[in-house]
Amino acid sequence: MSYSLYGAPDSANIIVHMVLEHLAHLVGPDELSYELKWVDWSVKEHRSDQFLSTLNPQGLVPVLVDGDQPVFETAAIVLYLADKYQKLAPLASAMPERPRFLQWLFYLSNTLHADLRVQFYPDRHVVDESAVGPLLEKTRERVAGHLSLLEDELAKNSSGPWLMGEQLTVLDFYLGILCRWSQLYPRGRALSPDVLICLPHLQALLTELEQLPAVVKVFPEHKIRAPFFNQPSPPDLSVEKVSAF
Ligand SMILES: N[C@@H](CCC(=O)N[C@@H](CS)C(=O)NCC(=O)O)C(=O)O
Repeated sequence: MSYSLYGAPDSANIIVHMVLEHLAHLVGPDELSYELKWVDWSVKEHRSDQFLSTLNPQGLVPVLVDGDQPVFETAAIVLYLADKYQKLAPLASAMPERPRFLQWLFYLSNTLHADLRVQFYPDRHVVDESAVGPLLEKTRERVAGHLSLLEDELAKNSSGPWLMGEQLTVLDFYLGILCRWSQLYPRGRALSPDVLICLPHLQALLTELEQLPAVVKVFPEHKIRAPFFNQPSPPDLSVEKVSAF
């Protein structure tokens, strides 16, 4: 099966990119191949009529195209892929792993990622520019609270470093990127890396993630140098090429 993945450097598509790469490694190129379709941020290609009418009416990346079916929303895409290949997620019948897995997938998507979008684009959430500073301060506090809650959850796992314990799942790729971005964007006004340094289980997960072959392969394609998750640096690209700069 061959897919097209639409996205931009260091944007939410990088989560899907890592998942595709990891799955391709597991099932082999005959079962899964993909092509990256870079969307040109500098000309707002994601807001073009063509993109809005055929790929995602929200004007957001990522979009995965499977055959002639586009799928948007990061969580939906990674769940779709995990279920299709029966890898990187507990099976639908697995108890109690599956409800726990779904709970954290929705938490990452609806709570942590949603608040990070406020952190990245605060001007979209205020009427008056003077409200941006206080909004950012409160949002960073909320994000730090979500990370601390995830740290508590990870601390309960004795079987392994991942959010589901022993089993690496799509959750870990998603969480890793959200941790990365929380410290980077918006440039100069993101969460202090010190917040993550004080969360040892989250640090351990990020360190494990850093070494996965899929991660090591994908990040350079986004012009990102290691370390990718712990005290990360932005892509070596001009500001207008990256969505949340
Ligand atoms: N809820 C969406 C959020 C995706 C998202 O925030 N994409 C960003 C890039 S990281 C984007 O396309 N931003 C463009 C914009 O907001 O105008 C998802 O999970 O796919």
